[in-house]
Amino acid sequence: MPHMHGELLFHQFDQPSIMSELGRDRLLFALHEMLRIRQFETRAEAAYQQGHVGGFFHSYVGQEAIQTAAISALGKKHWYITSYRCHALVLLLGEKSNEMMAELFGKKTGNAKGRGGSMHMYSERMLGGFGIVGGQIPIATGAAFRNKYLGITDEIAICFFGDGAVPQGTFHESLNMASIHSIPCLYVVENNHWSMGTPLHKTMANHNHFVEKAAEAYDILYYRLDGMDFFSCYAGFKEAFQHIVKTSRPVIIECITDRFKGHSISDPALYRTKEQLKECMSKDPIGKFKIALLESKICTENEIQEIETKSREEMIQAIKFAEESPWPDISELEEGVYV
Ligand SMILES: Cc1ncc(C[n+]2csc(CCOP(=O)(O)OP(=O)(O)O)c2C)c(N)n1
Ligand SMILES: [Mg+2]
Repeated sequence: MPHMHGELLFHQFDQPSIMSELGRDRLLFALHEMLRIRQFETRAEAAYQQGHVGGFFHSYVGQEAIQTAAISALGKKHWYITSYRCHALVLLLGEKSNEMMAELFGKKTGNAKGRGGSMHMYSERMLGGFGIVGGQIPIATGAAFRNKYLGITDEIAICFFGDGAVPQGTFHESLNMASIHSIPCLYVVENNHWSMGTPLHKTMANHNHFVEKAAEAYDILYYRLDGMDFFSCYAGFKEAFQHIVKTSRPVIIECITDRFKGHSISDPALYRTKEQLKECMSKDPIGKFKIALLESKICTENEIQEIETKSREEMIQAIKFAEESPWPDISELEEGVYV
């Protein structure tokens, strides 16, 4: 049952029935996707340290289960939007890792022709990585309104943002409007407890209950999910989606998660002790997912190893592609510039 008010419990779900619903192929596909994200981030970060990548770089490592489960549960045919921490979503929506890596390298073959870099990659259904905290929330609300206006009832908009975006005015204005006009938008707070180096209790009043209370204030259904658990996320996303399609009402999901890296590549995260980091890494969503697959005899260690190798080789190839790609030509400088 979803819970709107009262005790903060994770959404209830039945792992064995989700496993049989998804079946071996889709479960292994989800594992592959999570490993691809982790490999992409790890290889790209190494390339950054070697001086091949410049500008901002925010890793999604630690949070992989959330967006992987969202796309497993909802499919790709919706409007998606997220913050600057956007590599995973672009990869999950089907963009080529070669082109994404080339984008980080600033090359002509990049996802945004080398003009956007880490924070601004796109896919046909993804309205962007967004550099302004909370800036994507009204845009998702507008995309969902567009679907409703056109009478499209089986597509919604899904908006991911961090805990740091919750105190922003954009969150509150969007929620109020989405509720009043019954806009089919799914708002997903990826609560990793930190806004850069600032802990939650310094950015959010009543921080343990803030999102839930906001949902209550705006009369929107709320779910709290374990963002380190693929199955919790899958169950919650699926139920939220069904509710939105049935009612055209918005839903808020709060995923409790942890990022394993600093806020960005230039952040050594000294505000977190080694013990705290170890504790949060012990909840690794990929490790947990692998154990679930092995314990349920969905696959063998060897099969997992093969998927790991395939993911690693793909990203090594992506680095090679990016390195060998040409730089954009100076004559293209004004292309795509409208103002
Ligand atoms: C409007 C605005 N204010 C401040 C910043 C600087 N800034 C960039 S990321 C960030 C923290 C956001 O944290 P959160 O929303 O929790 O996302 P996370 O990085 O944890 O995924 C801040 C304050 C910004 N980009 N935009
Ligand atoms: Mg955060």
